[in-house]
Amino acid sequence: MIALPTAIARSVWRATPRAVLLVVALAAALALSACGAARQPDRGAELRVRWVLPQAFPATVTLHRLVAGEPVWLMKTFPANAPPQLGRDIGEVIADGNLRVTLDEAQRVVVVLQNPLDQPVRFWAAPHLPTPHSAEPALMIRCLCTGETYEVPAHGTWMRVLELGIRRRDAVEALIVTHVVTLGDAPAVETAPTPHAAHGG
Ligand SMILES: [Cu+2]
Repeated sequence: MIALPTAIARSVWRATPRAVLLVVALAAALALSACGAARQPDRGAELRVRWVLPQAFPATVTLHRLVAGEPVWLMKTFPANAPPQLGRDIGEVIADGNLRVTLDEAQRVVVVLQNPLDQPVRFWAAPHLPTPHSAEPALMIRCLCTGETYEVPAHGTWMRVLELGIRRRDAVEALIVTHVVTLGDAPAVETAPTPHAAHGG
């Protein structure tokens, strides 16, 4: 008489934990996938740093990692008898010039010019060209095309810390930044008066 309801109760009792577990597992899976959608791993983007050098430009141009937290625009020259030391003055070379960047995080790197000549090499860089040009608003950059003339000592080395990044707003997967390097002195350019107050960042 009592056997049947008891059997049903037992089977429900047995089934319930499984059902509950299933529901909990489903809920957890749903929650995880929702989290995943909200916090997708940042795939970042790629900045490709390119140089266009004049024909027979005597110096070599390479891009290097930073050794420590050197400040942006730090500039140094090294005479022939005291070249920069890898790991102390400059980091490893970035052979392809391509930087993986986290969106909205500017990355500092070092540009290095080595001069094999017996006399100094003077050069300047024309304003950089971002391509695709439509992605220009995404480019974060503090570089070397400032209208200054630079000099690499005879048989010496010149370095400068640059900062590059890609803004999440207007982000693109890959952005190429090209600098045209020119031999000699930068042309005189008109300068505007220094503003009284800086606007924005
Ligand atoms: Cu530039």
